[in-house]
Amino acid sequence: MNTHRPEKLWDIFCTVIDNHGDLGVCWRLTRQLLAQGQSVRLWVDDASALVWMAPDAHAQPNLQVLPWAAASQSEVLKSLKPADVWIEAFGCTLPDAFVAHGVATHPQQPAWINLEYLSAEDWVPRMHNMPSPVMSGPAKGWTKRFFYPGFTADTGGLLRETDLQERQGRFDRAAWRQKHAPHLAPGSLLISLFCYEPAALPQLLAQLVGTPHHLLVTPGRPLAAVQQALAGMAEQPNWSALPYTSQDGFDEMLWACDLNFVRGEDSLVRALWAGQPFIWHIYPQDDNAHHDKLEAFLEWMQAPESLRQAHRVWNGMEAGEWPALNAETLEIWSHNTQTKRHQLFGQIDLVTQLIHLVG
Ligand code: TRH
Repeated sequence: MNTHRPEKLWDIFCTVIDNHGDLGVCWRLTRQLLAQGQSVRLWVDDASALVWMAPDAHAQPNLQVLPWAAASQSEVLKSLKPADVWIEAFGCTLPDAFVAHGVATHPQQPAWINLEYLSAEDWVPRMHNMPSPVMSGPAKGWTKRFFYPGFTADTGGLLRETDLQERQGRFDRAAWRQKHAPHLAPGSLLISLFCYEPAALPQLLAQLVGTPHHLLVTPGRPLAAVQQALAGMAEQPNWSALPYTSQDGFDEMLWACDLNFVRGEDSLVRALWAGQPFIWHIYPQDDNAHHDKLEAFLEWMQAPESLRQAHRVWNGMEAGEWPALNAETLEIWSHNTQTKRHQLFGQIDLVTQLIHLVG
């Protein structure tokens, strides 16, 4: 597929509902579009996390990061060059004033994409690329299009930088481990933890006490959950807290560790690219819709039984035993991740598909 198409101007709209995934996904998308020679205006209601997630954001050519509220200000709108593409991330509705201005000034409607959440469920390929006519408001008569990321070739694919393998190849894993876990004895497990409040966290921490290991705990909810669980423990595992780091730094952590606990959406994808064994803490939904979503993912993974069991226990879907993290189990999980990573590398990435879709 040819990605060298004329440069386009993209408006990406992002609202931060909670956690870091909304901005995390939008920032990965933005970076990858810029790397493909596109220009981006990223409109976001809370850009504060960019300070650590993307410390180089302000220095990027062809990028403007704008406050969401500015998209409703007439003096801003007046000076706006019409964009070729509008991206509405995760169903955030575009500001009325922005849409009305777009209708009045665009010679033709921009490609209007509704970027959806990632899921391995079987309805995703059917919904991907579906048109959605706008039935009311100033853009009545225009059409949006649903874009569903996914794990199979009949979906929108996954975000993957063109230089990912090259970066991974250059990475000095031993140096990273020496820097972040200097006292790690040979043969010990280095584990990263990025999660919400998993049901089985106390079980994991208790198990680590009897195993050579070092646990790296990411900031925010994971750190708070670990501190709470440790309060009731007589003997403590070896652990340290990590500061917030950039997305590149976060990737390196996943590449360096022997086992990664990830959560949400973006870090799941990054764990797949890392190719190390991982456990996913899925974003919990009130109606337990995440249970089906998790099972669909495990099915797509063709996950071995021990990995399915670990996911169900970690996500509180089953009260069973937390599995022993021995070398044999990790080898099986590692083989599984490597197989799926290889399969995914054979599929077209999300940004290439998106650029092709908008013409
Ligand atoms: O933070 P999350 O739980 O985000 C979630 C999910 O996206 C969920 O699907 C969505 O509904 C909800 O937000 C609103 O997990 P996720 O998706 O992995 O996003 C975390 C981002 O933060 C990811 O881009 C990696 C980044 N990150 C860093 O760059 N540096 C860090 O130090 C840390 C801890 C995270």
